[in-house]
Parts: sequence; C-alpha cells; structure tokens
Amino acid sequence: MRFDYHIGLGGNIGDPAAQMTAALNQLDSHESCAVVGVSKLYKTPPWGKTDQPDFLNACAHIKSDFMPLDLLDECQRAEKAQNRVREVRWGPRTVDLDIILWSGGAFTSQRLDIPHPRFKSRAFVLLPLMDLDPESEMGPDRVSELLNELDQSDIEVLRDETWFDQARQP
Ligand code: A4P
Ligand code: MG
Repeated sequence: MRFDYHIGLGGNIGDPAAQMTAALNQLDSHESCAVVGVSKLYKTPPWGKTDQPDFLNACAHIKSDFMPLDLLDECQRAEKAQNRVREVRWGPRTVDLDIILWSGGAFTSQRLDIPHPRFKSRAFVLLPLMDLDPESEMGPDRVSELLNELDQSDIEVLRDETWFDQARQP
C-alpha cells in the first residue's frame, strides 16, 4: 500500500483498551488499510485539562491507500462507533484517534494538519511513537531527542506490544 501513517490513540472513559482495539479492528477491516504494528500500551496522567481520569495511550503504524482526509474520515467514524462525544476540548473521551505522521510529508487543510500540531510536546504520544521507530517520517527531529526534554515520570507501561494481537479480528 502506498502510504505509511502513524496514529496516536488515547482514551479515559469506559474500557479504553477495548475501545482502542475495536477502533483499530475497524480501520484494519478496510481493504485499503492495514494495521502493521502497535506500540506498548501506556497509562498516562491527563495533559492539558488535569481534573479527569488517567488516560491509556498507544500508537499504531498503518499502511493505507487512503489519502489523509479519507483516513481522517475513517478515524472519526471509528471514534463515533465507540460512542465518542465531543463536549469539552481536551476533555474525557472513550477513544481519540489522531494522525501524527504520514510518509507524504506535511499536509495542511482546514480539517487536518500533519504532522499533528502538538505531538512534539507530548510524552504520551512520543513514548509510544518511539516503539514504532518512525524516524523516516520524522525528518531531522528525532523522537528520542524530543522526549529528553519532557517529563515522563508518571507514565507507566501497562501491556507489551502484543496487546492488540490478542484481540485482533481475523
Ligand atoms: N485535526 C487537525 N489535525 C488533526 C490530526 N492530525 N489528527 C482536527 C486528527 N484530527 C486532526 O479534534 C479536533 C479536530 O482536530 C478534528 O475534528 C480534526 O478535524 P477532536 O479529536 O475532535 O478534539 P480533541 O481531541 O479534544 O482536540 P485536540 O486539540 O485534537 O486534542 P488532542 O490534541 O487530541 O488532546 N492527556 C493524556 N495523558 N493523553 C491523551 O491522549 N488527549 C487530549 C486531547 C488531552 N489530554 C490528554 C490526551
Ligand atoms: Mg483529537
């Protein structure tokens, strides 16, 4: 398939691991979209709006023929299927799918910016991203160098990279 995408997943209500699994299975069910790798699963303290439950976070490597806006549509469809309701910015959510990087370089439109505008300041994105080794799409900024600048002290590994394989739909 033509493009590599790295997607960030996060959630902090319901059963976030199950909701992430279902969202990834939904993306993977498309003929033109395949989940080829996932990071470890992390428990992370809430960022931005701190009076909410801890998050689970992970990243996934997807190969796809979808152009970025089509993949965004599919991601938003998968969020909706997990009963995602948009109320408060940075507020609690069942599952959030952000497109962090793609192999096509920079992409800018009204609905979508890639690279994701805030990912370089977020350990909850960079730490799982590093498990997937996306250096080729990163340009000169190395994930590990960005991570050195950030506080990771309260982030815990909950599961190793097999968490998705165990629940993957054939
Ligand atoms: N959009 C633009 N660029 C992108 C992109 N690269 N990927 C637009 C996905 N969407 C993108 O997002 C708002 C709009 O951004 C979308 O409609 C899309 O057109 P949203 O998911 O509806 O709202 P949001 O997620 O609340 O806002 P935002 O600003 O994307 O928040 P973030 O950056 O996703 O942060 N703390 C921890 N520990 N872990 C987390 O996962 N997540 C957030 C939300 C806050 N704190 C967190 C976590
Ligand atoms: Mg989002």
